[in-house]
Amino acid sequence: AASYDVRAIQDKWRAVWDELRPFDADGTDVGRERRYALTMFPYPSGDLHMGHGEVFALHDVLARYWRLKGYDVLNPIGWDSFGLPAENAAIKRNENPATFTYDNIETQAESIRRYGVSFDWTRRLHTSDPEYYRWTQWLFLRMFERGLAYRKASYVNWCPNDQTVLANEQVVQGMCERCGAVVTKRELTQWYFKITDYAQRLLDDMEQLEGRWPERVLTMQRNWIGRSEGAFVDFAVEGRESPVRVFTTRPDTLFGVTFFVVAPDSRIAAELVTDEQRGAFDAYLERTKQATEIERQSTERPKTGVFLGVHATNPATGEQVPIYAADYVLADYGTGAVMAVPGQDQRDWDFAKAHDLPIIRTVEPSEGFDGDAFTGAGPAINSANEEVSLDGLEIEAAKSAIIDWLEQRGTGERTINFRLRDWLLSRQRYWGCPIPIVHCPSCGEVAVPDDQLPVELPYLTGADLAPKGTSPLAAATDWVETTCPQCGADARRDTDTMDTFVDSSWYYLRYCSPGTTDAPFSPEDVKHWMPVDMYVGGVEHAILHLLYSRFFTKALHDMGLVDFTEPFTALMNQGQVINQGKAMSKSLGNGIDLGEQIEAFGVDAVRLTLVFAGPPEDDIDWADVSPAGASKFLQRAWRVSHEVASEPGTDATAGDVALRRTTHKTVAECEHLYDSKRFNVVVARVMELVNATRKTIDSGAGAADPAVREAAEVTAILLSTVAPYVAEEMWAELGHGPSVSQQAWPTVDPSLLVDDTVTCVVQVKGKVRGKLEVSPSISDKELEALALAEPNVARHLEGAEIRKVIVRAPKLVNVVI
Ligand code: ANZ
Ligand code: ZN
Repeated sequence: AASYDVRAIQDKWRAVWDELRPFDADGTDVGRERRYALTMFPYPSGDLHMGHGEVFALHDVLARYWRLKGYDVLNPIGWDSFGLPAENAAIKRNENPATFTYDNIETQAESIRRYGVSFDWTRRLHTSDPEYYRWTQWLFLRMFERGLAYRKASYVNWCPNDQTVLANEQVVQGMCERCGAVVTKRELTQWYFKITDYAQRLLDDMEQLEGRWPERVLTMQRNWIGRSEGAFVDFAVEGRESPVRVFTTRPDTLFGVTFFVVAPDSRIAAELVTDEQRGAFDAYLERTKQATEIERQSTERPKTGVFLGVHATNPATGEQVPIYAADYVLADYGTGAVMAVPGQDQRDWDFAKAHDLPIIRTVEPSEGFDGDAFTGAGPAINSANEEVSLDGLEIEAAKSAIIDWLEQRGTGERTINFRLRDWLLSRQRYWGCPIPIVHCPSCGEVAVPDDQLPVELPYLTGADLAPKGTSPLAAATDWVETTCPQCGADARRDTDTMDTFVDSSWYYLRYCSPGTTDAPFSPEDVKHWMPVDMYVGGVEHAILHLLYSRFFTKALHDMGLVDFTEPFTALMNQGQVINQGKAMSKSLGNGIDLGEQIEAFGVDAVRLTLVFAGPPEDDIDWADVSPAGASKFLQRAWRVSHEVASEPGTDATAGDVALRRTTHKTVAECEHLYDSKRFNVVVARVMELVNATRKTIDSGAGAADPAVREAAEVTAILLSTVAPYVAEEMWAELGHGPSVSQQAWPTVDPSLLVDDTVTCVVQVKGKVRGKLEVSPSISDKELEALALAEPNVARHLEGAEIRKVIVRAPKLVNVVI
């Protein structure tokens, strides 16, 4: 036949792989180096889409390449299977979320198998399985024991649509990351992970990731952690015993403080407000709660606020300055209170103008400056009292001097502040991991004993799951009512479930030993496989999932459970698949369905198209690529193997040298290309190799030339990383047994990598006894060795004593005997 049947070979080789299991990790062979290839596990919301197609194709190139290179490769797959979409679907369909979830998992699993991704299916996991979430609960309890999981009351982000709280990380531009509703605030008592304890280490350890993670992801994490160096300054407040503390990054501007601002929704505001001002304050607080954090921080917004009726004392000047509540100050940053310096801070300037407050400049503006607040550098002015003078000092020196003075007086200190907040993990929804805590009237928060884990979800369906603002679990009376594990009294289970980001913060550890029944993972297996060598996934996880996983790893490290501090050594963010220059969407009608593409062109052609489209991190515009072209190329490649007639094992050295050069150069270059993740160029090189092979066949040498066989074998091996089905078929056409994925990486003959060769004459006693084709840059030493090993030369040297070897690389070797 002149072509192969795409569907038939997909069915054929899938069955062979199921039988042969060439992709299961070994993990026992200590002699072999290991590699861990990880792809962000899918959420089971429907069938696979184009984005999955891309990420799996790219990820699999590397996993398969590593296997060819002889590594023992761990390449697992599982599902992030708790979460809201399943719950919302269950409410609509009057079902339990498990139905939707596990149906979709089966659909996706089938599609992934058909897609030929070289996953080790024996390690499959689902975070919604009790065997999995038992250990999520176990890990929560280890955090709880160490004070890393705790409960506190505070104003939290509330999504009015999903009727649940959100972590700061899940609020995008003031809106719910999931549904887009405008997020409001509510005061609730919630569970938190103390990720702030790790802020500095999360920053410091990024050094290990430099150059191995995309720079923009590191930058996003750095900004999110948001380290600021500055000072706490204590302000005495009239009628109050204890002072009120502010955090400032500009203590040098202290002499310019003309008023004082607290966040309306902070505890301190409610404490400070006088009875006369309470009415106005309460009304303002209500308005504040309607505003999103983004709005509050916007520089464009008019600066509103209310006077609280009290004054604070500027510690440097002794002046009494009025205290306001204003929404541009946030409750959960720094101390929730700010010393306002309108001369140097634009928001304070705007507020001062709006409320007719004095402005004092404490930094000399540069020549010609005629703006509002001066935020630039310059010498301090108007900044002296009897004890300390900053006048004339530049900002850094002035900061140091004023902090020294404050520290001496005991009214301030140097400090470092982080923007990072603790991770709010409670969710008032059903389809998540139950929090394994019992609330006892006398003992308080009591951990469910390890041997009673998992705390399984009660079976609820339909309307029982509908959002009511409290967790649906609270209504499951039989489940909620329990006894205290400590004292035996009547007690209630915690009715919140965990943020699903908790589930995904440790799944990569579970993959190392998914069958372990007495621990979340086996320490030996984790030691063997971790850390992950390449993690592939979308940049949308730059902060949330990646930061949380880094935090978990560090916490587990401190518990002595793992011996490394960073989970993912390298990270690759694939681009997006778009169509006609725009993100695919229902409303634009430009969606491309992965399943339909596969039906039309076959798995291999779709995968090759995605890999060939460009560098992995670039977006792929489906309007610019050609799956039809890809499938034509694959047929061409296959035809070469199909035509190769000679027996396997033929000596390639007798073949066409030009083709052999191309083949060996391709292998050598591709090795480099795979290592530097330029998979699209690998495909280009394989295409060139196929063209060169075809040329050799057609130029008369024919398919019987052993160089053609060699080229075809290399083509099959390289193609197996991108188009696995046709690669197997080619390998079989070439007379080899399955599977091409179990082949070793082709050996490169270095002498074939040089372009031009020079003929070197080898003389023995002045007579020409041999000729060598060598590289023009060959060294004297190498050339001498080659010359003496040349068979005819060796024969003439037999029994003789070599007196001298004269080497004139690269042209002449003369052996004197
Ligand atoms: C006085 C001052 C003068 C400030 C000046 C800045 C410039 P970063 O760099 O983000 O850490 N601030 C402190 N707590 C705040 C809160 N809860 N809500 C809003 N603003 C707050 O910002 C630190 C600066 O932001 C602090 O330094 C404080 O204003 C303000 F010329 O203090 B600064
Ligand atoms: Zn008790």
